[in-house]
Amino acid sequence: MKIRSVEPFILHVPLNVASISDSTHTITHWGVVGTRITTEDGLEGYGFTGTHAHLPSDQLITRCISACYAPLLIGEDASDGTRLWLKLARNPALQWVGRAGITQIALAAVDIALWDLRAKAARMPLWKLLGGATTEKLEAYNTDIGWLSIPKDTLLERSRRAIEEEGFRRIKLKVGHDDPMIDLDRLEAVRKALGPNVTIAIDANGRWDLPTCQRFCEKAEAVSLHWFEEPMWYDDVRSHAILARSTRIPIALGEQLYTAEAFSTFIDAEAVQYVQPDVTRLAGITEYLQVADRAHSSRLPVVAHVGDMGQVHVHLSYSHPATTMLEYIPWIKDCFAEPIRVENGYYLRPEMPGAGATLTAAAIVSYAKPL
Ligand code: 0YR
Ligand code: MG
Repeated sequence: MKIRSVEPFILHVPLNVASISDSTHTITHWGVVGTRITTEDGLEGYGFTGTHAHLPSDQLITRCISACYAPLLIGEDASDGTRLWLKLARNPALQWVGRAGITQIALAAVDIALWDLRAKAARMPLWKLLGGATTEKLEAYNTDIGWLSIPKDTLLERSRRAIEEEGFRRIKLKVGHDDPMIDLDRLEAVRKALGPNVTIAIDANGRWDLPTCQRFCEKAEAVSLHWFEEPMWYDDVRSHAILARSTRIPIALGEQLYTAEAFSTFIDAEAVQYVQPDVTRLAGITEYLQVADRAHSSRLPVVAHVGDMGQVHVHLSYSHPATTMLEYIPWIKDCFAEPIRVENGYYLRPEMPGAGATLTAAAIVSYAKPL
């Protein structure tokens, strides 16, 4: 499996609506930014990270792949998994300029492509290569109904439809208005409409400060929430530890953390109850597994954040024993040779060999942007 070429790509895929907002971002497209890696024996591996489709920064990611990682990969044996990851992830010159950010998410794409190659060479879906499925059915929770930009009446209608017609039992709603009482009112309305048996999680995308969160949680506890995700600034361990001690609502976070060490810091501080690694922000599958194992050894549930919109995470979630469910946002699935599928609120187990990241030629033609 000698590596012959490393070819980056940038796709900007339109969402299923004109735009959505959470408390901190408004987006119209999802960026699928990554690389195809080919071997001398004719295999093609695909890996990508997820972005908000901001072309100038997407081009920094692809430039990092082609200028910094490709020269370290050409001629190497793609089956040498751990050694290659160490060569890339512990490269002193690259660590000097970034142990987080662009270098890390570029490495995520590369590492996923290498695993995709290994799974294809083994003729197995990735979940099988990783040791097999640890669960019969992986439950999905639906984030796509609950954006902050959705007015209350539409929110109620979409939540009802997800539960009553589409078969979901679990949903997530965005919060994070300047006035948290607006969020509380939306939550109470949805809880009232759906009854007590539906799982409702909330996500503030890092927007509020500690006093706002404490005041909000005191009232929100009555709504029965599965978790409160990213209540405060992503790196603020101390405030999350204080909030975790002061509310009965479990804290979830991780989608903005770049390293296994960052997760360990939150876990050690008892600042997180639901661990949410993202394979497209950590240094790929290799580091994702480190985080999931760390969480598991502390008996904490893992529910990945889907920066890949589930394509790769469905494999990781089926195979890792710490997983309890997986987020569902169906924005980019039709770009892939094997799109994720959810039926009756459960992810179907992928069958094709690989890591679920293989793009279709049609998607590349339709959505490619200049490198
Ligand atoms: C839009 N899921 C998230 C999207 C979503 C973000 O900014 O990236 O809301 O990925 O927080 O849990
Ligand atoms: Mg989130």
